[in-house]
Amino acid sequence: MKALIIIDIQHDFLPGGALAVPEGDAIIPVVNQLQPLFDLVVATQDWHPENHKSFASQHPGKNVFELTQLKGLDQVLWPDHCLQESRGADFPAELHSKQIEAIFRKGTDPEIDSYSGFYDNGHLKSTALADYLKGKGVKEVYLVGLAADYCVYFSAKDALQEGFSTYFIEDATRAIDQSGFEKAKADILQKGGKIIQSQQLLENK
Ligand code: VGL
Ligand code: ZN
Repeated sequence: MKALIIIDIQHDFLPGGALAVPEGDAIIPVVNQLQPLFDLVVATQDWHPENHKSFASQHPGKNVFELTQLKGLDQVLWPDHCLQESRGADFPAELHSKQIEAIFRKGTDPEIDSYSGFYDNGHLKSTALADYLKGKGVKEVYLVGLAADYCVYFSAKDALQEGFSTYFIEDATRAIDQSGFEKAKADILQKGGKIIQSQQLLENK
């Protein structure tokens, strides 16, 4: 059983959004084309309260994109993004959603950030995604979405740690920072994940 996990394709990560990922919108048609190839499709949604500590606005004197520490973990300070119930947190209308069986929200605890769709950055709380997938008999997970170097990367690491065969569909992701993404790819490969292109799946269907 194979699952497609769509990470954080939300207005705020698309061009014009609060934390826009360059060319983030270019992946939407690719993700739409991939969905019918899967038995199960799920999505994650970054879903922050307005006082979330990952926001630079919560740290007077600090700037957006500055590095700090939160609960002993490295933390990039982001612009306010994906506020609960805001348009920025919504999925774009262009993203096909009929096949999405469940949505896992993350980043709801104001005290800690949560890049992965599986756990917060301190691995303290689970979103229940791993148990959900295991309960459905999923053995292989395919990751797409935004941003390649943050939430997709952290989700891939957790998927590997949870024992799933993990595929990162490179052309169905875009990064905030390209050099960060190169390091992320090397790490995924080193941990036993696979980096593939959507074409490899589409031509074998
Ligand atoms: C993300 C930074 C902050 C992501 C979420 O979806 O990659 N990045 N929150
Ligand atoms: Zn976030």
